[in-house]
Amino acid sequence: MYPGATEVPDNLIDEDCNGKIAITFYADKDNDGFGNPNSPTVIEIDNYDSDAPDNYSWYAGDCDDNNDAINPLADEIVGNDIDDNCDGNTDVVERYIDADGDGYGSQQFAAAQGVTNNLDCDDSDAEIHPYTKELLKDGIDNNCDGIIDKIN
Ligand SMILES: [Ca+2]
Ligand SMILES: [Ca+2]
Ligand SMILES: [Ca+2]
Ligand SMILES: [Ca+2]
Repeated sequence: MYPGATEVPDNLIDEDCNGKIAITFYADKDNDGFGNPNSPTVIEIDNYDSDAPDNYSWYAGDCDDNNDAINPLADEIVGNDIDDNCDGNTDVVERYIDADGDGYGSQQFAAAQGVTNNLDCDDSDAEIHPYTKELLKDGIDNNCDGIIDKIN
């Protein structure tokens, strides 16, 4: 670490000693909170608790960043020929139990009610689901990306 050193993104280390850390963000043009996975952009922020810069998201996962009704938390709508919830299936509605009420479903099918995604890796803890910040020292995969205590 020294002034002028190359900043390595996403390691929370301020290599170039300018008081900021470099994080990979994703453009969020439609402001639905989910960024375009094809637009990673490294931006320096004050610290890990900072909000994403305007028009960027901490999280990728938006399959249409020009429409705020289309993202991983959207309900799949039948018959519009659009993959509303970005799960790769168009106009297929399967409902899953969301026991912890965080909007992300478990792998368990629900008969009638339930959410239209099955992305939750811990459906007993509303703080644990995709598209949330990984907490770095708790030994838990908070954001369901299969990686414990690391950003990206
Ligand atoms: Ca978006
Ligand atoms: Ca649809
Ligand atoms: Ca859930
Ligand atoms: Ca963690």
